Amino acid sequence: QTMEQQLRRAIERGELSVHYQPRVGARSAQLLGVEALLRWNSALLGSVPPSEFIPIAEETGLIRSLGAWVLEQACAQWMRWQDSTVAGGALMGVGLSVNLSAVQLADPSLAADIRAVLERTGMPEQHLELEITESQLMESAPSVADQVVALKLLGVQLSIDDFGTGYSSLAYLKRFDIDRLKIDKSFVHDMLDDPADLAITRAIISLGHSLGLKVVAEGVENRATAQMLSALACEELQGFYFSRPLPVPELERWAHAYL
Ligand code: G
Ligand code: G
Ligand code: MN
Ligand code: NA
Repeated sequence: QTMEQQLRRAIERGELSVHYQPRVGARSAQLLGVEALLRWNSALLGSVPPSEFIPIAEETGLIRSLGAWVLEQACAQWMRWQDSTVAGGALMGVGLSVNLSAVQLADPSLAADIRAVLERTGMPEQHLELEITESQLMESAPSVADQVVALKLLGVQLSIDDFGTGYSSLAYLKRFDIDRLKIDKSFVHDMLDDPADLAITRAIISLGHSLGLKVVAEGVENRATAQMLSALACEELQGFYFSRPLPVPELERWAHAYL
């Protein structure tokens, strides 16, 4: 069986799951949101990293059903967190971030499909954030611009993921009504040792703020980096220093303890 065939059967076999990584306030140290990240534990292949199977899902178009599945799982899960007896209420009202692939963004029915999931699950749109990478946003296809407008009309939030690894025009950032920039972890990782990475991180924070955006640093792995980012006025932090992406029961325990 090819990996494509394996992947096709993975949902039916229950081999896929969604893990969640917390995002916290740099100053408040409050839990602000969680990012949904797909995991595949294959009976035949073992644990397959997303960097291997997402590209195959994209090439084969399977990412449409996978992406829809992740969104529905994550929204249904978020609804279960709106109960003060779950994790001591620590996950009530947090943001929920879901990654979108370029293939999904090219699908003209994307906004309608997302609206249907919001309606089916009861997920309030203002708590959902969709992550689009910088390179996806800059694809010149005029349809991308229309899609972004259609997504914003749903009332969801939009963030630019892996920011700094592609190239964007400031005019695009302004025009697209983006809510957040997520600084790519490659810059954050070495920012205390590499002056160029520190300069880039500082510049992205300043750019984000001058455009009225919130800035999230990804890949925060230690306390010194968290403190430096906080000193640079970066308002939101995500990374292994706080928590790895976790399965639901572990995330709930983490959130309860963090409260
Ligand atoms: O979780 P991890 O760092 O292993 O993820 C690797 C890559 O896979 C990241 O770039 C992440 O955005 C992507 N990824 C994980 N889950 C999803 C998903 O549900 N949809 C899409 N499109 N990409 C995902
Ligand atoms: O591209 P995207 O930002 O969606 O990918 C998120 C991925 O980054 C997740 O798969 C997660 O496992 C990984 N990640 C999250 N925090 C850290 C971190 O602190 N260090 C490293 N190396 N990877 C991280
Ligand atoms: Mn992401
Ligand atoms: Na990223």
